[in-house]
Amino acid sequence: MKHELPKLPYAYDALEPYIDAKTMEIHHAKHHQTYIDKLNAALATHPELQEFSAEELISDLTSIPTDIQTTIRNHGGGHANHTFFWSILRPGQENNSPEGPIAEAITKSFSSFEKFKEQFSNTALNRFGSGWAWLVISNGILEILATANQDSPLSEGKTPLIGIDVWEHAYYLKYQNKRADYINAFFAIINWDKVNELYESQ
Ligand code: MN3
Repeated sequence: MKHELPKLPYAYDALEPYIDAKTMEIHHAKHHQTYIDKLNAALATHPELQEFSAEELISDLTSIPTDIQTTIRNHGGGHANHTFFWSILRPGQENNSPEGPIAEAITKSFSSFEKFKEQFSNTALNRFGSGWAWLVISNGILEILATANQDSPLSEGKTPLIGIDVWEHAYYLKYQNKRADYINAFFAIINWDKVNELYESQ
């Protein structure tokens, strides 16, 4: 099985003005595609691993043969992280905020949605260099963390509920060095219905 670029559930311009169409197109059609191409190239030398999803591969990195372990970590991670990222976004809404079970869980864990937003934003802002900030769940506990490069919380046994790509390729065309503005814009386009679904399937 070859890994393939997933179709976006919305048009490239659907997240305007928060994320511009050009950034979305390059990010999806070029960056994400490149992770997939390099993942497929690595797996061509290990056909026994071709039946596994990217998520399965990075969930158990120590079982991956050492000659392709770093490639799977970087490019399997890149594929899984971007597939996840597209899935938790939607066209912008005014006063976009969580409802239902995830809202209750966030309030319980971080005292309020505003406090959560502040802590998550600071984590994303302070991720030095390239990487991601996440809201994850493990053993029923919510946690905010950051990873470097394309490392995934799945590799630590933690399940992502929200993730923001803070590589410059995710925002530089529109926001240049203003990562904080991009992070703030991200909050307008989080698909909380999807996040609720992920939370409730735990
Ligand atoms: Mn990216």
